[in-house]
Amino acid sequence: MKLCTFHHGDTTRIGVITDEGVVDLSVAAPELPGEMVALLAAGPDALRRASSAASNAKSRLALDSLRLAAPILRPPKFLAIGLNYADHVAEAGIEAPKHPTVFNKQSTCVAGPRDPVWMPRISHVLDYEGELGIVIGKRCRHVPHDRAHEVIAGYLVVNDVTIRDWQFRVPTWTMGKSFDTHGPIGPWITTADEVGDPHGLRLRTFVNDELRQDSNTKNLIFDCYAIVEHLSAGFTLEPGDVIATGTPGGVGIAMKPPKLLVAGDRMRVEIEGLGALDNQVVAEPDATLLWHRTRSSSMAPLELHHNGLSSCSQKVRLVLAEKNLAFTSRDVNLVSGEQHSPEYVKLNPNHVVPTLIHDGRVLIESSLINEYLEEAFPAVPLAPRDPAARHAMRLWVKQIDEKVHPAAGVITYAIGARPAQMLLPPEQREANVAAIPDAARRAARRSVLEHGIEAPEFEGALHAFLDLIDAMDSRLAPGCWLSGDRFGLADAAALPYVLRLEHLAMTPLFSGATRPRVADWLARVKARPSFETAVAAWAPAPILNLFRTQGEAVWAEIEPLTRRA
Ligand SMILES: N[C@@H](CCC(=O)N[C@@H](CS)C(=O)NCC(=O)O)C(=O)O
Repeated sequence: MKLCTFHHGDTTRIGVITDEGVVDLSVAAPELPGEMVALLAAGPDALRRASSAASNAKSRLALDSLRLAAPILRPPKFLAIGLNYADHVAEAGIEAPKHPTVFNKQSTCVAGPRDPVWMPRISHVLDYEGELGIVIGKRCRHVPHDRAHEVIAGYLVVNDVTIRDWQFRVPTWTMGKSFDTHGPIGPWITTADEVGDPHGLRLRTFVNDELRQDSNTKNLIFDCYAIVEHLSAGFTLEPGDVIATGTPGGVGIAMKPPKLLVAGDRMRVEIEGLGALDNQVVAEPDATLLWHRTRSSSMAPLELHHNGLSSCSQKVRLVLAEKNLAFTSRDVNLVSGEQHSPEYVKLNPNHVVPTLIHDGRVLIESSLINEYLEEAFPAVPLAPRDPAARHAMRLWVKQIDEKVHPAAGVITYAIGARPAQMLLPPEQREANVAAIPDAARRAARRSVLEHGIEAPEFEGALHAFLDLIDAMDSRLAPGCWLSGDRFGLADAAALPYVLRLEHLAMTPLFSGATRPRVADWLARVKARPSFETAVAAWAPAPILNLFRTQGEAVWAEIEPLTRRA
């Protein structure tokens, strides 16, 4: 028998799904409890009466015309087992557990089989997990394996939707597993007698039309009966409790590269004989903000004070985008000198962007911000695990920070930013320079504003860039990244500077003929979605045009300086 819960006008009812349509039990068997947990608690006799009422019913509703609800609207307990398929354990990179890994999903996260699943506003690290779910039919404790089938009312499909960063940043998974709407179950309960042995059912998960998980419940490490035995050894199981038995391999976070869900994606989880869940990801609605609106603090936990074209800002935005982290944007106008304003200097005493504020903590220095993000939001890793590879990655970052970044200020101001600065009244221009706290940087700025590419600092700065792209070209193997075998913190550190050369029309320095590996690497960085969201979307076209025309105008003078023995 297939038992469902469905919406009917303003009411929610339970019914039986038959080949001819859905039998409304409130009509066919009005003496039975009208709610699923109560029906299950009423025991096998009540289920038998529901079944015969369904066989004899005079009227049936078309399944397509109904809006199905979660068969159990509010399970007394919503338990789940982690790491219960060998291939999932392998993709998680850990050893098979000796005991079932039990965690809770809050019962408030339950959603219907066709309900929307919310992309939370505080994290976008959203993933699916298709699973077989057990529905308990009998209050029980200390159930031995060979009698566990007696306490199971039936089975259903579960999508154990997960917010990965919230799952992994603390030892217990409850938060990351319990966001509102993140527990679609259904589409109905197929009773245990109809299922027979639950350990031979094909399970598949699709995202849009792409098959992501394809396994069979015969691959469960701890089978359904072992799970019931294990849980009931510790606490009472009750009718209506739902136990998600674990997900097979193929979750989005473990794909290479990770494929996390985005708004608009449709998830379909189907299990042979049990039906399918079809849930679409939508943005979390504003209605959930009622509580926040009464508070004055900012809603997003990440706030970035940055500038569209600043290299250090690009570096941090790339990491935020790669990690799917949304942030509140605070633009700092570097031309007008907003970085020197007393309010901003309270946040960043170095008078520079970026500054990240996370949950009220103020973080400065772009490379340290990126390291912080790597530790605070590890779900999408951007640093290799191997210590030597990690050291190599950090060495790139350090050398870029120490050698290339100071040179970038010289190159950018000498060629691209000088004309805009020259339009400012001289007193304001001088005030902006005088406010730079670092003496060497202040002197260099003054010099390039005065002399442009004739400034004595210019050639050395150009050579710092050439050193970078030469090192990259000899280090990068085809298809490879600076951080190892996947895009990472070193690539994010290098990108803004290679891009700066491009913005200033110095692309002959890394064409297919000169430094082809840098050209290939840059094309691959640009093909990543993060490039569009973190870099291209923030680059103001008029400034890019100005940079390019200025660059083109001086290329003939610069080109001889770029030829090295
Ligand atoms: N070491 C700092 C450097 C930051 C930095 O130099 N930021 C530049 C933009 S990329 C800036 O704010 N410049 C302001 C100015 O030149 O007045 C970091 O990595 O955050």
